[in-house]
Amino acid sequence: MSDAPTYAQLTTKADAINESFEREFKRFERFFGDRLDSEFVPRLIRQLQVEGYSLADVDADLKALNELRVKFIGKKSEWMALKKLIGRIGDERERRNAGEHLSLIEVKFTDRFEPARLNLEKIGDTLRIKRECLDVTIPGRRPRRGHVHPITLVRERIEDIFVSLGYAIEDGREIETDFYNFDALNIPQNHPARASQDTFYTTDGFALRSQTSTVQIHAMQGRGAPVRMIAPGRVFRRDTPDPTHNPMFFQVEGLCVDRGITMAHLKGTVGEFLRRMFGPNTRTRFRPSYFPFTEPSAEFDFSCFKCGGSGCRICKQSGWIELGGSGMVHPNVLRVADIDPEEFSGFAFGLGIDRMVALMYNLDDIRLLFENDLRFLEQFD
Ligand code: 2NL
Repeated sequence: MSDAPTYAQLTTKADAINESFEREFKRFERFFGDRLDSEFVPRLIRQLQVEGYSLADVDADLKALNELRVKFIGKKSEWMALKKLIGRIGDERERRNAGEHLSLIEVKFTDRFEPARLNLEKIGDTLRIKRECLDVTIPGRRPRRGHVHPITLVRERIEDIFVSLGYAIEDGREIETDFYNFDALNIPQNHPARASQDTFYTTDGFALRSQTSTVQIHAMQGRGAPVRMIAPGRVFRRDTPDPTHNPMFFQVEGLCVDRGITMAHLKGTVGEFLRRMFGPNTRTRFRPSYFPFTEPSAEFDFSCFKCGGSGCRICKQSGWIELGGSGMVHPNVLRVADIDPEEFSGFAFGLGIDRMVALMYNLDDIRLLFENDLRFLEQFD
């Protein structure tokens, strides 16, 4: 268009630019929308999400939209150059008509870019908020709680029963002197029971306790008589491991010293304990035995908790299960604690917790309890 463009030339060119704008703006048309409709953007977002339209797409579209704006109505656009030519139309009426024609088109340009940009930004904001939001209603991941070892489980049941019978629970050291582990229990040097109670020794005269009686000697020395207590804990024996033996195991010993304590109290207490442990119909049986620290001594059995005494696999068809040893505290043991055997008497008993656990849970190998294999331990949850 040289010096003096005509109305026709100018408007034809403007219409051509308008047409190409319509073509190129088409892909942004859906962002233009109806600005009076508050549901417009949310509805559009739902549609876009179905299409998989993402934040990256928002940014790309915003950029493309701006490029389109620069191309069509930027300072260096063809459109701006065309507008400058209006003034060169000679005929005044044609000049005015051309001006009107172009400005109608330009209003449409500017009217569309801005709303489309605002809507796109709104969409971007919404997607960003969606991406960054936390759903506080999602159920939490439950932390896996630990659970007690089966030996602890049974020990705590035993403790509960004796606490309810008025017994104290006492704890003590696992490394003891020779004196507390043997001499105080009426097992002098060279006594044959030193062999059956054989344990592990340190080079300077200490021994890993082979029974928790040591705790009870300390308690009697400290508090004197009367005393009612149980001493649960870890003990050691020089044994070769097999399905029913382990060089370390758990024991609970009980002790009751007072004026006038007899074997009847022993039988009543052990019987009550076993009834609470295995049910009210449990019967108890005492067989004469020997322990250096009790006189007389007896081992005790209880009627099988599985078959009730008729005989089964667990009680090996006998109807009875052997559980522990007991007896009347030997006068020599009372004297160690400065308790006068003429005034006081007492009963004591001991049983293996591991053996009890193995029985109750039908374990065929006691060593399972100490392998710390979670596949085993988790069954006691
Ligand atoms: C068993 C046998 C027993 C005792 C432990 C004891 C404790 C003191 C005095 C006298 Cl301080 N006796 N304890 C008595 C008889 C048997 O244990 O088979 N344990 C697993």
